[in-house]
Amino acid sequence: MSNIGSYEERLKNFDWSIAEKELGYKEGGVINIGWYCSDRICKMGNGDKTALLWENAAGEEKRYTYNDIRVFSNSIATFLRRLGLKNEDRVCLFMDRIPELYIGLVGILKIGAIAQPLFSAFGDESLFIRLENAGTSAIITQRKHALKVRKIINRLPDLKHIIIVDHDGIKELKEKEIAFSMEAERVEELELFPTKAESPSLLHYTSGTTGMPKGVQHVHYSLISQYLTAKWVLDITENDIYWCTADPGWVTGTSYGIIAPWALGVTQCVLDSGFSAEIWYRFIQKYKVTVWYSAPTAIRSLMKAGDQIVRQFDLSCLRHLISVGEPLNAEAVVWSEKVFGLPFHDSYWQTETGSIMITNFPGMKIKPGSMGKPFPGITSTVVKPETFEPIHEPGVIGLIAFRPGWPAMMRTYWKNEETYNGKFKNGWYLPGDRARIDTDGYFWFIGRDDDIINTAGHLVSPFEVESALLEHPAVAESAVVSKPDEINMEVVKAFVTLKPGFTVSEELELDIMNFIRRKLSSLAMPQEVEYVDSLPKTRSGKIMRRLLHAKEWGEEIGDVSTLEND
Ligand code: 6R9
Repeated sequence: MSNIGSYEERLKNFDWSIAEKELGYKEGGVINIGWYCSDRICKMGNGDKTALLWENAAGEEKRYTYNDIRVFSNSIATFLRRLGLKNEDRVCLFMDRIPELYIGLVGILKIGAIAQPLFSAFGDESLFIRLENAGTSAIITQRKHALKVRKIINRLPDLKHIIIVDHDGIKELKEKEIAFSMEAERVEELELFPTKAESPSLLHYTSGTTGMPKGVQHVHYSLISQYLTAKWVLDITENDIYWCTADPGWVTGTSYGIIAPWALGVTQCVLDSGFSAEIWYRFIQKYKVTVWYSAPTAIRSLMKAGDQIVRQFDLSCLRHLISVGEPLNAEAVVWSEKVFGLPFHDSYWQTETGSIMITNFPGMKIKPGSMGKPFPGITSTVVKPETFEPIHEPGVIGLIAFRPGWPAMMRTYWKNEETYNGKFKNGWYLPGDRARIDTDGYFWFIGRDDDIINTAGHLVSPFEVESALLEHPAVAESAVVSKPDEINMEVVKAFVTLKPGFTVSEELELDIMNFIRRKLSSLAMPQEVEYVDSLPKTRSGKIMRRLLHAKEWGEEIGDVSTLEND
């Protein structure tokens, strides 16, 4: 079974109302993602169908039906309401990939509150920046992560409740902490908050180049794009077993790891464990995964683990493979075709776009290394960086541009309308990436148009790392750039000058690395710290990351006429 219709056919008759009709939504009516992900599926008679198959590193397993998702999300929603939380309050989810994270998101949306998922590996400073900016009222977390919240609670006057989902009932609860067990009660009835198309739903933080992370604000109407792209691009059908490997701390893990699969009523699996080729293949084999949505870094790691290990497992269940987050190299596509008998289909989008924008549509000829073509309903081109006029000649590199107006587009950056407005030029939304389009209309990714580092598919802001580095007692100045890496494509590298009295040593390098890991996260941690006497600066005193970047990548240095210390 498959949803495949030819790309050309889909293009011809396209209208977003196709999804509205399938979902039974009428303009001006109530649309609540939480309800669509649970109650609706039960109403359709699929309450007993498995919604979630969950397993962790210790081999514990859990299984939830759509009816379980419905009653347990009701249970969370009711608990939040009793605490006084209401529509448009920000509620943060700060957990490992445990069931409460997935079902919690559904519960938050049901009361019309705004869900703010954050990656559980974030350190206290990463967490603080995002909770403060959002004015978050409550955070749902686990005991082990509550320690990080405790460290910053005094600096967060808006944060009233720290909800701990795995409290042992013995340890004393600290200030503002409250224990909650999702499964203690099955709440059958809930009065749903009647969100409308433009009601806010999610706040996802993404890295900026010059400033602190930005809160990308989405609305309930995003479901329309997420539903249809999952149906046509991920090709999810009724009987599939779907596995999205992304963590819901990132947008892929919510749009296509919670919202789309559950709105489609499919059975999805979650693995709350670290990566190894063996663990992943065993998981696919055990749960008979048919549709697999993953990322290039993972695919490259699997490639590195070799072909031999693939043969130790029966992976014949796999039917459709899709990738997102970073450039998918041609070799990875060719390799997957060789070992799985199926190519990975690239998909390109970002936190701000909310749903897949450019992709290798199922059934379309794949050109390995190319991202494919725009999803039907998406108008896209490349524009000149100076004038923002579309480039008509094939093969010429320009800025990727989208005509605004698809359902899942962000509605603003939280409390940062100015930066939001700056993303639009000449009537186009610019995601900040460069590409070229070939004579057949296929898009080829070239690179980002800013300094943001994409490490293993996760965006890291050099600015955020530089700011954190300056808090280390030994660091006087710093500049952060990417350096090439075989598996992660790029990793973080820091150049630092030391304060008087500190001397260069390997211990200090390790200390600086760990300082960032604890404060921000393991992804933001520099993999290398290079000590320098001074940093290249423009005459106006701005650090020229571009020079350091070029050096790391063995590229031409380019125009250095504004350099101060040459
Ligand atoms: C969904 C997601 C977005 C940025 C994006 C681009 C890069 C994403 C890509 C890709 C090349 C692809 N990116 N998909 N680059 N090929 N198929 O990843 O969202 O975390 O916001 O990252 O990631 O640079 O602008 P997000």
